[in-house]
Amino acid sequence: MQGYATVASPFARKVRVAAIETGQRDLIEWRMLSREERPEVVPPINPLGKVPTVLLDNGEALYDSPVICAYVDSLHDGAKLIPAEGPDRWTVLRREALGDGLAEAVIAVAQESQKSPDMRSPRVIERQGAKVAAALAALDAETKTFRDPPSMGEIAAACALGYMEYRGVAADWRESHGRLAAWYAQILARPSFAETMPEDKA
Ligand SMILES: N[C@@H](CCC(=O)N[C@@H](CS)C(=O)NCC(=O)O)C(=O)O
Repeated sequence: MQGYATVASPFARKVRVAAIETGQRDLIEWRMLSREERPEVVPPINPLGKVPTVLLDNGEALYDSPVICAYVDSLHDGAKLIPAEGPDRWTVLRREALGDGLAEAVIAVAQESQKSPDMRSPRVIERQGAKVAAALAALDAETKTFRDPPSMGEIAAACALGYMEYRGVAADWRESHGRLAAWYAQILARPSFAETMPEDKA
């Protein structure tokens, strides 16, 4: 299966981590796109033009990251990242949505902050920054219920935190969210996270 990603995308990282965590490291052959390549390469496969997108061997495209992660999780017989049923299923999926929402708010803050001062909207930065703060507080409060090994919910949360640090948004979050910070330091030691850490600014 062919995958399309950018090196820093927290959503693509979720899929890469999910594949490694489920023992399917080589399931997806990734093509890492530059910012310039993405709008050329992705729209013919995914009308939304976003990464991650994967192309199945039968020619069908899958997006977005929750769908691809669920697909990856359906392809192995080990412990599932997304419980098949019961209350835990909904907790995991809701936590994945919280992690994804944090990443989306971080992207919005970073993009707005990069604009020249005359084009920048302080209101957007304030509104999206408030979402970042609220998501961090929620994750910190529920750290005690996080699963080990991580479910899809914790994977999404950690990928969002990684992207937040990569972009320098809420730079002092570790000081004010001690439980979440301690958990995050531990999850970073997992091979799946170490191998997918975004390094180059993109
Ligand atoms: N909800 C989507 C979000 C994907 C997303 O926003 N990807 C960004 C990169 S991090 C992207 O491709 N942006 C390009 C665009 O919006 O045109 C998912 O979970 O996959």
